[in-house]
Amino acid sequence: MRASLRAATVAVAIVSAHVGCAPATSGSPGAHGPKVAATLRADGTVADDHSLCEARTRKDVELSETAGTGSMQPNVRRVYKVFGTGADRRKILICREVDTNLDGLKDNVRTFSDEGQSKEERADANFDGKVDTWNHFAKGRLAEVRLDKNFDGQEDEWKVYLEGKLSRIKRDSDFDGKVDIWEMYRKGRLERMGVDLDRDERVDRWDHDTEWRRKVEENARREERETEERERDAAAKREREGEDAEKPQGGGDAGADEKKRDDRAAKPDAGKDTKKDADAAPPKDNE
Ligand SMILES: [Ca+2]
Ligand SMILES: [Ca+2]
Ligand SMILES: [Ca+2]
Repeated sequence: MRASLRAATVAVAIVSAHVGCAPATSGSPGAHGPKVAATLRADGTVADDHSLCEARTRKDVELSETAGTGSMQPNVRRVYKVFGTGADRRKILICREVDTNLDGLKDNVRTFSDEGQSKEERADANFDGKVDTWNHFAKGRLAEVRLDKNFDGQEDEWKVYLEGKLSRIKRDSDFDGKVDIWEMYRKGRLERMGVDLDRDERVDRWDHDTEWRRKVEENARREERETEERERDAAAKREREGEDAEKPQGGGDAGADEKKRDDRAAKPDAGKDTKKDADAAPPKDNE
């Protein structure tokens, strides 16, 4: 019991350590791996910027090169697909690639559907010239992330998102090419984690995030207590106000109103009685 509790704590620690790795890695300064330098022409311009937009070589496209914030040279390339001619001519963005660390080499690319939704994003997070991050989108929302976290060219972390929220992660934590950790999430929050201890790619132990569950239950109990207290206070307040209304100051008026109501209630009956008497009177006279 105690051992599984400790394992759960370790699980949470592992997750928090990985959480810092955002899916979109644009701009993150990679601290690992050798950097690559752009090959320059005699005039100082970049000979090959390692373009990641494959669409740029197509015939039906138009390119735009712009300089982003803080960049003297153009570092953002947009590829547009061109439709129609003349007055009907229009274009839509199908690929955008960026040199985020301004070393002359493109290190982030995103492609878009004809409807303008994100399709795929690839990134070189450590700027070693090799893509290590792949983000896939479904209907424009993040659906899958694949990572090469030790930058050896092999994927070692796979994340699946449902309706934009993290649903599960598989990890090859010792980079031997085999998955050894499975994490299941609910509403984006780690619920349980399976660990492969003997390297047969099967879960040997499931750790539940008992600490988290305890906190959730504790919060629910506290909220319930607070609601009860609020209701009790409100009821007490209503009672006090009710008492105030019956005190002399208000009591006199209330008494007067009551009397008026009594009078009003009495009148119709009185009228009816009178009418009844009147109706009843003539036969008497005829007799
Ligand atoms: Ca770059
Ligand atoms: Ca890389
Ligand atoms: Ca790897």
